[in-house]
Amino acid sequence: MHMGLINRYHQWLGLPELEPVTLGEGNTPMVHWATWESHRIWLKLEGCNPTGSFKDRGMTVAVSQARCQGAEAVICASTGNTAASAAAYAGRAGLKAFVVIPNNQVALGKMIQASAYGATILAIEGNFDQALQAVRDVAEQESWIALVNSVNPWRLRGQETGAYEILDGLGHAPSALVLPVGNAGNISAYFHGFRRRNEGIPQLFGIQAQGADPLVQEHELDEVKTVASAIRIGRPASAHLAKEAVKESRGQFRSVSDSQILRAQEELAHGGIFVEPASAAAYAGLKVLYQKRLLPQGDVVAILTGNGLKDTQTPAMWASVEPQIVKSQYLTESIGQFMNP
Ligand code: AN7
Repeated sequence: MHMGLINRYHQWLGLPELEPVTLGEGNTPMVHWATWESHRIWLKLEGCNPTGSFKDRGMTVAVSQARCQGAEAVICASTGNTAASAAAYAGRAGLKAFVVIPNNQVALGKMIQASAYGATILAIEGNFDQALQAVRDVAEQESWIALVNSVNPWRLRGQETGAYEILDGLGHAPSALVLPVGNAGNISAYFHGFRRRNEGIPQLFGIQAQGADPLVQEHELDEVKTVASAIRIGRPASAHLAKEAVKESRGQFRSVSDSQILRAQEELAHGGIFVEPASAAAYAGLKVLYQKRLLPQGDVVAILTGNGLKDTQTPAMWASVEPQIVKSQYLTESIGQFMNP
């Protein structure tokens, strides 16, 4: 039985009375990955959520709230995961979904997902930041359309539940939390979640991709470029909240290169954990922080935000999709050659 996050955490979320729109989100595995000297490394697998990303935590609350307020449709701008999540929860709620994406900038798996759930996909010539501005304008004009990007405060409230689960799983706050940062909503939500519970706050490390790292550069970017399409964002809407979270927790923002991201993705996958490139950025950042001796000792949690199956084209840069052709009657000999090459 899976009750969904709104019922499970109603005591902490403190939401107004509403009928939950849920797909059984949350309660994701936190895997003990390794122990590096005095650091116990935990990976929270947010790709195990119903639509394959952490966005579902916020979407259950935002869509429940939108339906309760009488909205007929939801709208979002997206690099892909918000689109898939909004589409799924709108479908569950019986609402229409409009998702606005930067043309040719979203991984195919996420497009298919959003379309399969029944959303209308609208593509603009421009980047995510322009798409977000456009949907904000629409939602302001049309009261029957609810905006479900993370600028919607209900989204961030729902995403606080990630922090609750870490506290409930470990029994205490970790010493550090490492997560990928794009529009900067999730890092802010975790910070508020830890603050609300008042059981300690981890040092927050926000990892961006080089080429799309406005929080590291400390200024907004018009041009953004990275292999991690989910976090190809130059003007993070929640930048002010994220800066406060990092400052108050004595953490920092860092960026990692595309090659570091791809190597991290491969290392995780060879250990059985297949994540999308944006999530691999968090692991790449974690390794850099360890090597530079910036991690506090104790429990360190990395949030792996999205499932690897969302974007199968990017890992084809390092994983071969060509099978080894063998003759069935010589299978034993062929296997032998792979065991002892
Ligand atoms: C896998 O779907 O912005 O810093 O439109 O898909 O809270 O934005 C996705 C962001 C990290 C960054 N990892 O989170 C979108 C979108 C994955 C993501 C992020 C995203 P925020």
